[in-house]
Amino acid sequence: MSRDEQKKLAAEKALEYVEDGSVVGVGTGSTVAFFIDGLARMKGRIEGAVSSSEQSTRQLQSHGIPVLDLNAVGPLKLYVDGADECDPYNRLIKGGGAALTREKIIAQASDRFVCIIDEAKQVEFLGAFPVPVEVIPMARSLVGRALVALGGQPVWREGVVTDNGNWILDVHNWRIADPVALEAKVNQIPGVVTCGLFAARPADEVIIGGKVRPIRR
Ligand code: ABF
Repeated sequence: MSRDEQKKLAAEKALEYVEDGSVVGVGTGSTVAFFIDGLARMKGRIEGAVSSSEQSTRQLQSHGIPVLDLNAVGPLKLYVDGADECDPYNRLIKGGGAALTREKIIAQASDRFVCIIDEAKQVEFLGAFPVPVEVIPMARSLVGRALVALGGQPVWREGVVTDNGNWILDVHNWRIADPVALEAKVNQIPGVVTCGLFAARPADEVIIGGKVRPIRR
């Protein structure tokens, strides 16, 4: 099965979690793009969506799905999003699409976070994919030095400005033994807006192809 076929099946399976009359949290990326297309088929049954990026907002609006302000809708029942890497404990690396800050906000605001991926995203240990870290531009060098001190090799994603007007450092070659602890350390560095490790709050369900993958306990 091709990666796109896996993504489409995962997106279709995630639609089963959408409740009538709800506001759905929607992530970013090519897998989520399939989910949005599916959501369009049921747009009369949902109140709208909260979007994690301008890219997803445009796609939602192109289907006539109302895009709502998280401040106006409060806690959400469901957030559906992709990932760049996923370990056996549903801990993720996210942010390849530069939307990590709004993704982490909506994930935190949601009762249930359903992650839709293709098989290639599954890893035993996180870190082969460089960990995105969103930073305040003036702090790029300061944060870079701190990330080196934490054993990483940060590379500025030059030319990319996030929807929040910030920059991204992609941290390569991190041997991540404890993603929860590392996420907390990175979060404490002044100038860091968001760390692309989603470990303290992992996904509740991970769907690969058309199936929900059991989480390792
Ligand atoms: C988004 O999904 C990002 O966090 C991540 O980079 C991306 C993965 O995109 P795709 O589904 O296109 O592989 O949430």
